[in-house]
Amino acid sequence: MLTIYSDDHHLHHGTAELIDGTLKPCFEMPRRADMVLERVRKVGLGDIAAPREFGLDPVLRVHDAGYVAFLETAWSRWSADGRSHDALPLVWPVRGLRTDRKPQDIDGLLGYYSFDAGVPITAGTWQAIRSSANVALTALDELLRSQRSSFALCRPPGHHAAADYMGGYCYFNNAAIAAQALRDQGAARVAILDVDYHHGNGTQSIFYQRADVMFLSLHGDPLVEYPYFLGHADEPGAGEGLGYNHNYPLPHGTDWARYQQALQDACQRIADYAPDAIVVSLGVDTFEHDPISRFKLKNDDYLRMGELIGRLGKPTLFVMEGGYAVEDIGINAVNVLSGFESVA
Ligand code: OKP
Ligand code: ZN
Repeated sequence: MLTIYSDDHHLHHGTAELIDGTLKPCFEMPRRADMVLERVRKVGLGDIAAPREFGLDPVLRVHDAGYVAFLETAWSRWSADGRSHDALPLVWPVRGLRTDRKPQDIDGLLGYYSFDAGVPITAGTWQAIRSSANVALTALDELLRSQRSSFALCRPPGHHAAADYMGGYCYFNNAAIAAQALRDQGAARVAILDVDYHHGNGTQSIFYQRADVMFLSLHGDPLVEYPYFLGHADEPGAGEGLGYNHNYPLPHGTDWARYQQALQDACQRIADYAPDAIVVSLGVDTFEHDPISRFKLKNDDYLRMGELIGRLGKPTLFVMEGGYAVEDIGINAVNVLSGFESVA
């Protein structure tokens, strides 16, 4: 399987995140992608290639132009005040507060365009998120050029980012950008399967009213897990999209026996939908030793996960999302890819 990777992700390195009431070093760190790349090399998964530049057009097919302009200028506006540390949002427009007037000041804009504080913006963030989207688009291009599958080693991740807001370490929604590009290049139906531990709220929201992109997500129950405010079972899609959104909220402690039941159900729904291609939001924070998650999957379970996805027999684009047990992230992510290839 071909891997697309860019070193540009190193340009995005947040310092700290607020977790459990204290500032801790960011869990979403450059070493995550380095470890996955190292594992790809070690097992000889296949060639590794650099991304090509696709420009902003495919990004703007998914994201709001004002949001993209905000991301492009956020660091210069923040640092113009003399601040050299990470930009972070601190105030949000919840119930009853107004969003019909956009703030003019960068501190207000950071809250206007985010839903949490897990999104540090640094001097290199813009270039890193552009490259991460280019990684997904290049991997998609290679998939269409006759590959059965390809691996977009994206960092930063993307599935929490909606059309016009960032959050949960995510800025551009790489999987959504790739799915939209698939549609724009002729695929009639695309399924996005999100196996990250956290609900892919951004991806769901982008395609919620559409029947041409089905979204399925297995994740920690939002009653007791981040992102808390989306991802319940009773979110079936709306309008034309009714029946094309499927959430599988699972309890803390979920192990492979329980997980695979939900995954098989999701795979059956994908088979019935008969998509032209599948985009997998590949987070491996379902791992038993993940520092911020509560599922119990083991290293070898990821091989089985890849086999189940591979048996669908569809062109499949894997897009890297979360996974914070850094010593095991490469093993687990590449196990999914190896399991997929074992049945391909
Ligand atoms: C990004 B991705 C845990 C706090 C969670 C944000 C998590 C973002 C996960 N107690 N903070 O889905 O892996
Ligand atoms: Zn996650």
